[in-house]
Amino acid sequence: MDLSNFRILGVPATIYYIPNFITLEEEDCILKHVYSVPKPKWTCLSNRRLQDYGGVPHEKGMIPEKIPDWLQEYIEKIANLNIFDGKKPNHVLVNEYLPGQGIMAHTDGPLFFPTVTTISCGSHTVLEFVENNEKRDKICDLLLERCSLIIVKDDMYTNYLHSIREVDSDNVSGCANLNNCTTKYLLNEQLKRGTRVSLTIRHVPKVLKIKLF
Ligand SMILES: O=C(O)CCC(=O)C(=O)O
Repeated sequence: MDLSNFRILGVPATIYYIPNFITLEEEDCILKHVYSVPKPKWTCLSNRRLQDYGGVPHEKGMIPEKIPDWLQEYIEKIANLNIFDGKKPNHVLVNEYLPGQGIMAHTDGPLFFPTVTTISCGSHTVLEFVENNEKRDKICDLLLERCSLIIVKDDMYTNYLHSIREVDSDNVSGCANLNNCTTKYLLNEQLKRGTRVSLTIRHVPKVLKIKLF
């Protein structure tokens, strides 16, 4: 796959957006696995739920845990894009957002290799990038359609904050990647959010030698 075809132009370096990275059948399969785990696998936060696969990243090093085969398939698919400087992703964070839920502005920080990839399942969302300053000046909004993959690297990874607003629907008109999307949206079209499950797939460089099963 020639990634340069998927680069989002007009935003700081570097974002790639690949619509239909997975099929609807693959999306269905991911959702079935995500929702078939025992309850304690979920970590419940005030504004979303999450699951960790591969271990819990820590500044002293991650204690590695085996990633289930159903997830390994998507790790391979992303590793084949050669965006991790020859390293293979070893951590997956699953986030579930109900309509109206989101995530506060943050950077992914030094625990991860400075590349982050996210597959969206079940619903679209809008990811917002802002300056890392007091004013939080807006850089861009990106529409993440279901089944898409977004790759964030370089300056966009290190120097800008990203967030998802806590709203039920999104006006997609201002999104910087509309030309790269699968659908042609109407001016000021408002998209109602459903439940979205995202898989954030990254490489954690600092891994301890101990193994948990
Ligand atoms: O769900 C997403 O698309 C973003 C997740 C995220 O930013 C994170 O988990 O750090």
